[in-house]
This record gives sequence, C-alpha cells and structure tokens, in this order.
Amino acid sequence: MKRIVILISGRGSNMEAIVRACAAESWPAQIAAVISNRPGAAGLAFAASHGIATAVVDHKAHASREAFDAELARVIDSYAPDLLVLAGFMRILGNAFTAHYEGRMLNIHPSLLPAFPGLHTHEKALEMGCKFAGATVHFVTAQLDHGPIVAQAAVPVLPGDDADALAARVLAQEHRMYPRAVRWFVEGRLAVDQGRVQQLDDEAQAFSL
Ligand code: NHR
Ligand code: GAR
Repeated sequence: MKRIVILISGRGSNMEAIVRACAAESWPAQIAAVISNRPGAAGLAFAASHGIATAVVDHKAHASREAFDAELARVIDSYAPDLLVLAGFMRILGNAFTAHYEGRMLNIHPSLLPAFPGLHTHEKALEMGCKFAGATVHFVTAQLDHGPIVAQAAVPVLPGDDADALAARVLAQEHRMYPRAVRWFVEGRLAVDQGRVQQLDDEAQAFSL
C-alpha cells in the first residue's frame, strides 16, 4: 500500500475527490494524513469525518519560511508518505523542502501552464482574453509552477464569464483529472524523462469538457 499525505489550505474539494476515488476504486493506497497550514481549513473536518489523521502546521506560528518548511516536513515525514499531494495548498515551499520530496510531490495549478504561474490565474486569463483556460497537474520542483506536466484539462472561456464562473468550470475538471493523475502515480504508471511525463498505458493526459 502506498501512503499519501495531502496538503490543503482551505475548502479541500480536490482532496475530497482524491479520498473518494481512492476508496471507490480500491487504489493500492491509503490517505495517511491531511495537513493544513490554516487552522480553520474546511477540508480538515471532511478528512476527520472520514477517519483520516489530520494536522495543522500554522505558517503564522513560525518566524521564517525555512522554519515553517522544516516543521511541515517533520510532521509530513511522521506519516512516512510515498507521495505528497498539494491540493489548494497556498504557501510557496523552499528549495530544501522541494528537494526532499522531488519526484514524489504533485500539485494542481488552476491554469494551462506555462501560462499564468502564481496566483489569480482566472483573473489573468480573462484579462488576456484567453478563449481556453484550465488546470495542470505537475510534479513540484523548486521553480514555482514549472515542474514536469502530468496532465492538463482545458475548458472554454465563455462570454460573460467572471473569475468565479470560470473557476467553477475549471474546478469540475480538476475533480476528474487530479484523482486520475494520483492513481497513475501510486500504480507506478508515470515515467519522467528529460522533464517530460509519459503515461505508460497511453491513457490520455489531456482532459477536456
Ligand atoms: N512551491 C514550489 N517550490 N514549487 C511549486 O511549484 C509550488 C510551491 C508551493 C505551492 C501551489 C501554487 C499553485 O498551484 C504551489 C506550487 C501559492 C502561491 C503563493 O504565492 C503561489 C503558487 C502556488 C501556491 N503563495 C503566497 C506565499 O507568499 C501566499 C498566498 C496566501 O497565503 O494566500 O507563499 O498556484
Ligand atoms: C483549486 O482550484 C486549485 O487548483 C487552486 O485552488 C483551488 C483549491 O480548491 N490551487 C491554487 O490556487 C494553488 N495556489 P480546493 O481547496 O477545493 O481543492
């Protein structure tokens, strides 16, 4: 059984989609813990109600980013994860942290990378007049939102969209794509070669409406 630790900061709907798929599809994996940097994160209650261990590592209780990263890694490693999943996790992680988990840490970012790394992606896509938007699952490296791409989901930008409407359309695709990508990892179906990720069964790494 592969052990998965999921990091959240808020609602946790992607975490919830992964927890449900892991159970419904009987993955050879278990969610060992859900950890939040925000004490009030709504996703913690869902995890606890499903019998999953939860923990909070509050970034505000640490004097520096390095101290936060070190405490977060200490708590994560107490659950001995094979895979670390960022699911709406909102703190930038330093080089020591990313090096420690390199090759076994995934993130979902709400844009079609390499467009719009960082925050406020839906506002930026609307501002640029993009006709498609989406989300990307990638391996996490030291460079923010630049790691090897595992999967992407594209959705149309529709006339009259505001950031909330676009975010909701993207989020529905995130909930299909992220569980699939995590399952590929735990089943050993991903190979990374020269920064590019191959799905070894030739399952589509492109998702769309
Ligand atoms: N860390 C590294 N090194 N590399 C990545 O690819 C990372 C990462 C940490 C988080 C998620 C990412 C996203 O998908 C992620 C990828 C937070 C920020 C941010 O600016 C940017 C990107 C992402 C997550 N955070 C502010 C900060 O100062 C705080 C914002 C807040 O607390 O609301 O850390 O979008
Ligand atoms: C998701 O859309 C995710 O892609 C995005 O935040 C939302 C989290 O929702 N992630 C980021 O913006 C990371 N900086 P959730 O908590 O319900 O999964």
